[in-house]
Amino acid sequence: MESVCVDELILKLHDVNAVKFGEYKLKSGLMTPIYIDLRVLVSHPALMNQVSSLIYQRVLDEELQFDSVCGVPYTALPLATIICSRHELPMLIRRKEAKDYGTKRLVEGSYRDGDICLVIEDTVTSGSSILETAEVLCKEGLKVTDAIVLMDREQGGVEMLASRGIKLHPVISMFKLINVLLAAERISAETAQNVRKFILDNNTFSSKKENGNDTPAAKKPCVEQNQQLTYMDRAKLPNIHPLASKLLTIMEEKQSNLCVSADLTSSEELLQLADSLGPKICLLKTHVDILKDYTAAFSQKLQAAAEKHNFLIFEDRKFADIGNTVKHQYEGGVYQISSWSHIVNAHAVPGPGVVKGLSAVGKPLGRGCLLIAQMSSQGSLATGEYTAAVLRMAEEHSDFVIGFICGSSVTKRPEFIHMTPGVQMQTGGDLLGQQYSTPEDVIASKGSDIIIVGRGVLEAPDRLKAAESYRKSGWDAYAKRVGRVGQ
Ligand code: 5BU
Repeated sequence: MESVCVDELILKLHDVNAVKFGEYKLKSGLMTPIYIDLRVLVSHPALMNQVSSLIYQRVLDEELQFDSVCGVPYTALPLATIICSRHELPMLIRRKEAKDYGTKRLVEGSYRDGDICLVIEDTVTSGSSILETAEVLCKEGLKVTDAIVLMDREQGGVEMLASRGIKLHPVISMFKLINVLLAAERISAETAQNVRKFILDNNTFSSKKENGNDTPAAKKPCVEQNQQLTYMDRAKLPNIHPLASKLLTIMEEKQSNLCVSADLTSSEELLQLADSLGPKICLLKTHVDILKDYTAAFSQKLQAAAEKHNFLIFEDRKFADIGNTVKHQYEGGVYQISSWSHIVNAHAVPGPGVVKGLSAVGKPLGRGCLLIAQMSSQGSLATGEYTAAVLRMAEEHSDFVIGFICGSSVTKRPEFIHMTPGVQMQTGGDLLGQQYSTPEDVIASKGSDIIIVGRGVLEAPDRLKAAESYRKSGWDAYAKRVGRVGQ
C-alpha cells in the first residue's frame, strides 16, 4: 500500500517540476543530470498533505519515539507544521540566526533537558543540513536519534548521519525515483543510467559542506585524506590486522592491486591460471562450488601456487546464515574452506552472529573476512542504511573483519581494505545485472583499493596480457591517487 502511494507521489513530484532532468549547474560548479527542488511544494496543498502523510507513515513504520518534532528550515518547516498539527505533536522551530533582541533563543518552543527531537528534512545529499540542525538542538540539551527525509539522493547522507549517531529514514530514495519514472516512461533508459552513474560517482560521505538545498559533493571525486596513504603506510598501522598488513605489503611489493576472479569450472584450468597470472596479482578469488572436479589435492596445489607467486586466496563464499551454521560451512563439508582460503566474505544480513561464527573458526588460523557492504549488481539492496550498519558491524569485529566488498570507499579507517568487483576496461554490464566500472574510476575516483576482475581477463584472447593491462591500469590509478608519478 505504502509503495503504491510512494510511486504515485514520485509521479506527482515530477508533474509539478520538483524533479527535473537536464544539465544543471550546482553551486559547487558541478553539473548534475537531475535537480530536486521541493520548495515548489508549498504551491500544491494537496501534495503537501500527501507528503506529510507519507513522512508520518515512516514514524509509524519505524515506531519512532520522540518528544518533539523539528523541521529543518525552510522547506521542511511547513511539512513539520502539518504533521504536528494533524497529529497533535509538540513542535520546535530552529532559528537560522539568533535574534539580537528578546530571548536570543536558537530553538523556539518548550522542551526539557534530554528530550528527544525528531528532525524532518525535505532533501538529503550529504546530510550536513540535518546535522547542522541536530547540533543546534543538541547544544540546547535535546537529543536527536532519528531523522526523516522525503528525498534521499543516496549520495552518502545516510552513512554520514549514521556515523554521527543519527538514523536517517528516507521516504523516497534516488534509485527508487529513477526506477518509477523509467517504468512510467517519463524518462529514457539513457537518462536513468546517466543519473545512476552520477549518483554512484558522487558520494559525499566525507564532504563537510553542503552549500544549498540540492548540493552534491563539493569536490569530485570525493577522495578522503587517508586515501593518500600508500598501501605500505597502511600495512604498518599499529592496529592493522596481520592479514590485511600482509596483503597490503604484497600489493606494494608486486605493484599490483589486481584480484583475478578465477570463475572457472575445471580445477586444472584454474591451477594453470593461478600459475600463469600469479606474478601479476595480489589476490586470487575463487568460487570453489562451481568447480566440477574439486578434490582436496586441488586446494593443496592452489596453496602452493599462492606461496610460489606470493598472492593470497579469497574464496568468494558469501556466507549468510546463523553463526552456528556458517561455522560448519567454513570449516567442514567437502571444501573445508578455512583450511586453504586466506580470506572469505560474508553478508551482514544475519546480524553479528555470522561474523562471530566465522571468526570462531578463522581467527585462530589467522584468516580474515570481508563484509559485503555494497554489491555491483543492478538493483542491489545493499545500500544506504544497510551499508552503514555493515560498517558498524565491521568496526565491532575488526579483529577478524579486514575490509569490505564495495563499489567505493565506505569508511575512512585506513586499516580496512576496500575491494571492488564489477570491473572492466569499458563501463557497461552483462545481461544478468552485472555493472562495470573502469579500474581508474574504481581506484582513483571511488577510492577503493583492489579491483576484482573476472571476465575482463578470462574472456580475453590472451589472459596474461589482459591481466597485465588490468594490473597496470589499477596500479597507475593508485599511483595517481597517492600522488606518485612515473610508476
Ligand atoms: P566478472 O566476470 O568480472 O563480472 O566477475 C565478477 C566476480 O565478482 C564474480 O565472481 C562475482 O561472483 C563476484 N562479485 C560481483 O561481481 N559483485 C559483487 O557484488 C560481489 C561479487 Br560481492
